[in-house]
Amino acid sequence: MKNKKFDNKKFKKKDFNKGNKKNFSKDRDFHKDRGFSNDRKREKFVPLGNEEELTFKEITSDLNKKRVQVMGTVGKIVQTKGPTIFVVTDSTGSLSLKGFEKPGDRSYPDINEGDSIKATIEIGEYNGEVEGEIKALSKLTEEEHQKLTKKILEEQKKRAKTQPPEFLIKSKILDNLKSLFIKAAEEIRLAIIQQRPIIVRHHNDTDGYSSGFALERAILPLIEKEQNSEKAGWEFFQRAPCAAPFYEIDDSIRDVAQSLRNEAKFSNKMPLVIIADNGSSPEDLMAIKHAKVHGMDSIVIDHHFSSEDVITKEVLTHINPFLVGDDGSHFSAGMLCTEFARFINPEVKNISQIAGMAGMADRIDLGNPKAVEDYLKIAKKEGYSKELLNDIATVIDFVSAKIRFMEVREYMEVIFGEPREKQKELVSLLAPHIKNLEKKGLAISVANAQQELIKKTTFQTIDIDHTFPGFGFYPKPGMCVGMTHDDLQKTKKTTNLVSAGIMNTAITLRATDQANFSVHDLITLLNKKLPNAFVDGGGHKNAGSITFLPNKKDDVVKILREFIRERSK
Ligand SMILES: [Mn+2]
Repeated sequence: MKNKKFDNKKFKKKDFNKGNKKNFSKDRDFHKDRGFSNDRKREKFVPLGNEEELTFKEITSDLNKKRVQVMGTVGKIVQTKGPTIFVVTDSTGSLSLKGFEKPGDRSYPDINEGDSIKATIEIGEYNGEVEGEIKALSKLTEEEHQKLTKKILEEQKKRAKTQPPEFLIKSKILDNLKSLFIKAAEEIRLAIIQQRPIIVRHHNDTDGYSSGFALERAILPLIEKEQNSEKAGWEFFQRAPCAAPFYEIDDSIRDVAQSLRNEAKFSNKMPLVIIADNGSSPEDLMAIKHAKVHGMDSIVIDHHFSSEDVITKEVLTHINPFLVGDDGSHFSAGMLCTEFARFINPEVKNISQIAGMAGMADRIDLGNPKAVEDYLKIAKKEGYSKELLNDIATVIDFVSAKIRFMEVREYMEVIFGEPREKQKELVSLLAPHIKNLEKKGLAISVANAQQELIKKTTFQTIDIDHTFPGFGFYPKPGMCVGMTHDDLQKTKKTTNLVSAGIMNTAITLRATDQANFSVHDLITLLNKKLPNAFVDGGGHKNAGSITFLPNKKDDVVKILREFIRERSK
C-alpha cells in the first residue's frame, strides 16, 4: 500500500545526499510530532555514504560488522517489540533490514510495503540469520522504483528457469507431459523466489501422500535457501491432505481464510496452491474458482480421469495424463510427482523410492506393469524391497485414517525414511498389526458379501451399514470392498467381476476390465434415468464411488444391475 501522506517532492534522495539536516527537519514536520529531535535519532537520517554497494546474494555472515549499501523493494514490514523489520528484495534475493527508533516504535514510518529504498546497513546476525542494521536510508523516486521493479522481475524469472532433467524411466506419456512439467515447475520456482507461500493439498491415501511428500522434498529446501531461514519452511509452506477425494470448497475456504489472515497479520502474499492426486475433476472446480477470487492461484497434478476438462482454464497449469490421451491407469499421481519434483529442484533427495510404492498402491501395476517395475528397480537400488514398500504403504493408509486432515510433517518424514532406522522400526512394529486388522476386515467382508451372476458378470455386494462395527473401524469400508474384490478374483478365479459396497447414501465400486464397466458412464446413466436421486461421484473407470439421496437407494441399485447387464459381454 502506498502512503498517501507521502510527498515525493519533499522527500527526495537528493535531500539526503546533500545532507542538509536543517532543510530536512523543516520539511518533515513529522519529526516534531514524533518527538524526533534528539541527536541520536536524527543520526539515522545521515546521508548515504560512499560504502560499497552489494547485492543481497553477496551479503554473508563473513561480512559481519561491515557497512555496505543495498538497494531493493520492501516486501514486508514487521513491527516487533524492539526494532522494525523491513524485508527487502533485490534481483538476487532478500534480506531483513532492522530499523530502530525506540522499543516497539515504527521506524521510518514513511516507508511502506511496495516502496523501493536505498540504504546503508551494517551487516549483523540475529538468531543465526544474517540481517542488516539500517544506518541511513532513502526512498527511490517513482521512476527509479519502476526501473528496479522491472529489473527484479526479469531476474526472478531468469532464476525461476529450470533445467529439465531426464525422466527416471522411459515413457511416452511423460514425454507428452514434459512441457507442462517445465511450465508448472517454473511457476512454483517463481513463487518461491517471490516469497509467495505454497500450500500442497493432496488426496488422503498412499498415492496422495506420496505425491505430497515428493513435492515437499523438492520445495522446502528451496524456500529455506531462498530466504536463508529454516523457519521460512514453516511460514511459507504447508502440506495437508484433503478430507474428500477432491479439493473441496471446504478445503478452499479454510486455505483462503488462513491465508487472508496471514496477509493481514504478517503481510504475506496470497499463496500458490498445488493440488496433487486430486484437482482434475468437475468436483474440484468450485474450490479452485473460489480460491482464485481471493488471489490464490492453483496448479493441478492429477491422474484421475475426467471426460471433460473444466480445470485447465482456471489454473496456472493443469497436469494430467488424460490431457494427452491416457485414461489415468498408466501413471499414478505419486509417480508423476516423483518425476515432477526433479523439475522443481534438481537436487531433491529421498524421493526415488516413492514412485514404485505409489504405483503399487494405486494398482498401476495392472495398467502399466512395465513402468511400476522400472520404478521398483530404482527403489531397490535405494534399499527398498517391494515388500518393504508395500508395508510402508500399509502404514501410510492406516496413519492417514487416524490423523485425517492434520499436516504431521515430522511424522511423515519418519514414514518416508528420515531417518531410515526409525522408519524400519516403525514399519516393522505397525505393519503386522495393521495386516491383522486388514485380515479381520477381509474376513468380515467375505462372510457378508453376496454374489449373483448377471449375464457373464459376477455382481458382488456388501451391505456396509449393517456389516461393519463403528468407532473408527479400520480398514475403512472402501478398502474392504477393494480387498474382497481382489480376494474373489484370487480364490474363485472370478475375472468378470463388479464389487459394490452399498451404503445408505453412497456406493463404492470396483470392477475388472472384463466387466466392461465405467463409473463415469454409470453416473451419466443414473442421472438420466433417475434425476431425482441427485447422483454425484467420480473416480476411475474401474474404481470409484457415487452418492445419492437415501430414499433412492433401491432404485439406484436396480439401475446399477441393469447397467452391469447391459455392459456384460
Ligand atoms: Mn491416486
